[in-house]
Amino acid sequence: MAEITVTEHLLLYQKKSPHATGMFTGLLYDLILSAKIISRRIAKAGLLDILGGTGEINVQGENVQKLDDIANNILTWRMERCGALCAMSSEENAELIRIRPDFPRGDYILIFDPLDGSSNIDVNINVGTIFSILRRPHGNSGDATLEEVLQPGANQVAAGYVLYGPSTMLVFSTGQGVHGFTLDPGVGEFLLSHPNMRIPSQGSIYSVNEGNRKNWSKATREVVDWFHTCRSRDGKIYSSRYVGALVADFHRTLVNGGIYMYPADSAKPQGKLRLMCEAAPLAFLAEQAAGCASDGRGRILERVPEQLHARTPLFIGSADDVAAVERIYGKYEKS
Ligand code: AHM
Ligand code: MG
Repeated sequence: MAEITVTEHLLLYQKKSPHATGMFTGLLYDLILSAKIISRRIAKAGLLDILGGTGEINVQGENVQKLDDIANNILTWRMERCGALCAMSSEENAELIRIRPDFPRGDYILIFDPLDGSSNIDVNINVGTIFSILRRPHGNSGDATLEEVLQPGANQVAAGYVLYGPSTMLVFSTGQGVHGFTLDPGVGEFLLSHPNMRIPSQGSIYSVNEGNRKNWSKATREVVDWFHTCRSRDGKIYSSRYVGALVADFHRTLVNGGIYMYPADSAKPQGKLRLMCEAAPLAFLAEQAAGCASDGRGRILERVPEQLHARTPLFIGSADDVAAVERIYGKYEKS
């Protein structure tokens, strides 16, 4: 098979899309380069003194891991220089990251979780980077305001993730399907390995942190009980899988089908996951791959964030499995 690099793929799609510009392709190129640098640091994490926490607590009230900090700095440093952005937002920073006035800027807004699932780093389990790209309303200039950034996920022009697993994979969509690339460390390039990824309409795996059951509502218990007892179309009993790193759990769901769930509960009434840097980009990929993403009531992509770090419940994966969740919650809302 001819090996297509991600850069060749981007250029090909740039030619096909009347909206794609060299600036947008350049933005993705710098993002991909940052991911390669992060991947190299993670691969050596056990050998260098970069495991463990920094002793700080981030804006989300969580312990900052040294690698969280490293990944955040790598992305921020390179992306603020890329010339395509008018603002950035990172899971690790409370406020919008402004582009320095002496750097060139463009119309795009980049939102990212530099290292998702970072509580897994010390035990050498998968982590990932998630990104979302929005465009500021036409005609505006200067620094993007918070109002310009707080857009529903349906407005994303691109979204994706990098999974640092046994292989490093980049999966993204610019609104023309979902494509997966695997990093060939020898060549130093991401090569197209998973063209046109599609989520099966029903799976046979459910993924949820069942340790939270004591905090779940009656409706959420019924949702999870549904997956304990239902069967897939080919008669399989659903299996349970939970990595605890969203990128890894989502990637499995994208490839094999099934559902990933992080519901709201009495301890986390808004849910745990961040709408803008976690749920919305993965929802964009899910829909591009013929799957669904819901907060239990409706599409994640229609939710307008009320703040930068807004949280949401998330049910994402195979269309039929997500529909089953909405059906059960709907029943409770009516009663
Ligand atoms: P993080 O961004 O601080 O790493 O938190 C998000 C992570 C997800 O990767 C994962 O799906 C979830 O939190 C796991 O949470 P829990 O340990 O509560 O099951
Ligand atoms: Mg995260």
